[in-house]
Amino acid sequence: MRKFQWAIFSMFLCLYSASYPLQAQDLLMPHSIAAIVKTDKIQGGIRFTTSDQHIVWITTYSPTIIRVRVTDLKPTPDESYAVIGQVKPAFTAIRESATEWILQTDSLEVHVQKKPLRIAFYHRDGTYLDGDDPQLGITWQGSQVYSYRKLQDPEKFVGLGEKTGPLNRRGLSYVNWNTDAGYQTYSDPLYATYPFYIGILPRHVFGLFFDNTFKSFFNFGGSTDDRMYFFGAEGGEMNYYFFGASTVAGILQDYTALTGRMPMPPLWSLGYQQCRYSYMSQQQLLDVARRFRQDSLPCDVIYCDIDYMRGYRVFTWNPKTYPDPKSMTDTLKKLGMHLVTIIDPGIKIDSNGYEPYLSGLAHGYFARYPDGKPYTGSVWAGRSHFPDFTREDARQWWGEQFQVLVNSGVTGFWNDMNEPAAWGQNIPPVVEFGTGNHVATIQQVHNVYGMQMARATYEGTRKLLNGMRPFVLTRAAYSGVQRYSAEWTGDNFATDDNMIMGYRTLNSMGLSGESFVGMDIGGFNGNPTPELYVRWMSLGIYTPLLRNHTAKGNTSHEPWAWGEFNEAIVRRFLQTRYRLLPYLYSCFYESHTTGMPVNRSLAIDYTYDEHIYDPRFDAQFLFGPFMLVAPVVSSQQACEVYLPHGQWYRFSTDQLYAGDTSWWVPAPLDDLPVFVKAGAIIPMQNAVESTANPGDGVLRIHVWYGPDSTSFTYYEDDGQTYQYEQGQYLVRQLKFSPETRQFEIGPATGSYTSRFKQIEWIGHHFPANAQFTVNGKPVTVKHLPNDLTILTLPDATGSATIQWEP
Ligand code: NBV
Repeated sequence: MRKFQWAIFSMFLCLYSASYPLQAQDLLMPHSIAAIVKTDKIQGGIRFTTSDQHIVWITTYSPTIIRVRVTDLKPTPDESYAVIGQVKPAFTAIRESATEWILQTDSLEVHVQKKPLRIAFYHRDGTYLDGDDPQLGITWQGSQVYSYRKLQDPEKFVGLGEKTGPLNRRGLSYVNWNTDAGYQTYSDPLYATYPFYIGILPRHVFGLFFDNTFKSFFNFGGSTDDRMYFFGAEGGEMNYYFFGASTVAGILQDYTALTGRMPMPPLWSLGYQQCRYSYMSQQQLLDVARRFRQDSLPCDVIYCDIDYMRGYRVFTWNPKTYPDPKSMTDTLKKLGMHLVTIIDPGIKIDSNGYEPYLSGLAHGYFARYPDGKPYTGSVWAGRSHFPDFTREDARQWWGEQFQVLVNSGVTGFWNDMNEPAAWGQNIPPVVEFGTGNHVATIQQVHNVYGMQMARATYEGTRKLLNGMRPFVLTRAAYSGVQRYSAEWTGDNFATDDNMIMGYRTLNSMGLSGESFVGMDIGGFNGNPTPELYVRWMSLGIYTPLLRNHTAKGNTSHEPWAWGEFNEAIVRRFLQTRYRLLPYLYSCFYESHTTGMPVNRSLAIDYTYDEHIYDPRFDAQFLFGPFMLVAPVVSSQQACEVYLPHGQWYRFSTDQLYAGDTSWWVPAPLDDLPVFVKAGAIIPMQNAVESTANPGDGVLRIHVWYGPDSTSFTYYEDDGQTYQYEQGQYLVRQLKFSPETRQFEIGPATGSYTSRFKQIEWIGHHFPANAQFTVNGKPVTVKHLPNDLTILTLPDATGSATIQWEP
């Protein structure tokens, strides 16, 4: 076309589009954000208006947390289910050039190209971290919104919470749409949505949280054009937080500062939890509980799955099979056990005096059709209504319903089917939630429904339990759920593959702020072989939530069901778990205060070590800061493990291994490959059968000799109330310094008096024949074979410096 013709044609096009409304197909065509036409400084940042009528808000939440929010000219209220952090001004300089704006914090630089608007994030050392694809950037397609981003050659991605697949998600794509999925090794989507990932470059990291509750999509270079990666959602806003801390741990700390951290869990919930679908009667359940004690098997928790209810009506007991729940929980208490009961969201339509239905209906607390009539779906109890957990009043009402369970002595609450799931999976898209300005359809609410149910359950039962900590367990989740609940990974299969995949998944959830996680140990669907059962239990003790469960019709999963020989092995595993409780509880304190998970993918501490992403090793994890666990299938009695930088001792034998290399090691069923890092400080106690048992009162601080200084924050509180929020806790810093030949047990802070009356210090591989002093005074030590040195502190309460010569 010649120039003149082209001008006429363009003029005609302009006139045409000015006088005719957009056609339906235009709305579906992709449209990428246009140029900046106006700029305003705002509280905590800057606001750009674009020629295509969008507003881009760039604000800081800290020097390492930058939010990008894109709205139209009339923004809807700025609300989030996940974010509890606040804007904090942190831009130290804002400069403008002819082509871009440059926004600086102490840690990051954001470059905003003017025409068209494109955003790029740089480390303050000048390294490009991440940013928009220059061609596509932020793009809309109908109601869908996408961020197309530049994919760098050596880039890796980890995170996204509860997902299958390898640790490094590069080359893969995922969907977030909470789904009731009996799942195989590569199923997607699963039950939870954590739209948060961490990008790993050769020497830098960054994080990104896409806070959008609609069905969302993440494609980490898994499309046919491998120059880009992208994420997006079916609706809602482009609304993300960019994290620029310089380590993965720093990013997790920032992400959990933004979305919240877990409260301290009840200590009993860290013990062994026995579940099955279902213990069919009070009698059967108590028989199982008593058998644990007869067989001297540690156990703290037993579960009632859906069959305890009257015709699957939530908040009822079946009077025939569970005639006296209070006396049942009293008996359990005497046995040192707690009861957890399942609750589903579906409330049976039953006007025959069924209070939860009648009161929910009377208040209008159920999700509804556009005409206001409650939405009905079929689930266990038959035709049911579903509470609208997005409403505060409905959440409060839901919380009050637990009174009947609390009166029966129940202290743990298990939220199932809260994707939400009903027969047929997908709820009709017209179903509505919320009131006033907060009305939304299921498309927007679906992915947060489970989290809001867990929230209502936690807040309600916390109130009802009068100062005692409830234990809440949820299946569906969204980012931020860690503030309310533990999470398990749903209906897995009793296969080796599924078990190993499960540990990758748990590690990935830890990388997304949810520390209190577990899976159905032994497998939900199908029966494990005895070997798989034993192997899974050996791994189970290194799982934050140690819960064994199986489906209806499957063989028994209690430890005695596998023969005396296997039961004895499992008993030893469980005893190890209980011996580790002081360490484990302190690790949970770290999750509570910093967001660091208990199960740590090696990508946290060894981010730039290529070997940890090798599929042979990428399910390995650290349990707390010092123990490395290598998941291994039950059919293998030896396996290759990768030990990262440093020196490592095998936990069971104290054999020393060099790091930075892989080793073939024995892995018999009774000895999972677990290693402790040289310098490890692991406080332990004696093996007890329940956390209700105070034990022998001796805290055993184990230390494995190593060339580098290490430290550990030891934490204790009463394990059951919220008094720790008022300062009733005990924190002591433990420090190992090989250079000065000292181990320090710092002064206790907080007003809680330790339950341990004596402290034993156990050195592994300390110099033979060394002379020991405590606070300058010589002490006698016991030297045991296997290079163990044991000394008892003269005083368990004051600070102590243990010194050895030479
Ligand atoms: O309540 C029964 C089960 C439960 O045992 C399981 O853990 C949940 O994931 N529940 C699903 C209902 C469906 C079972 C087929």
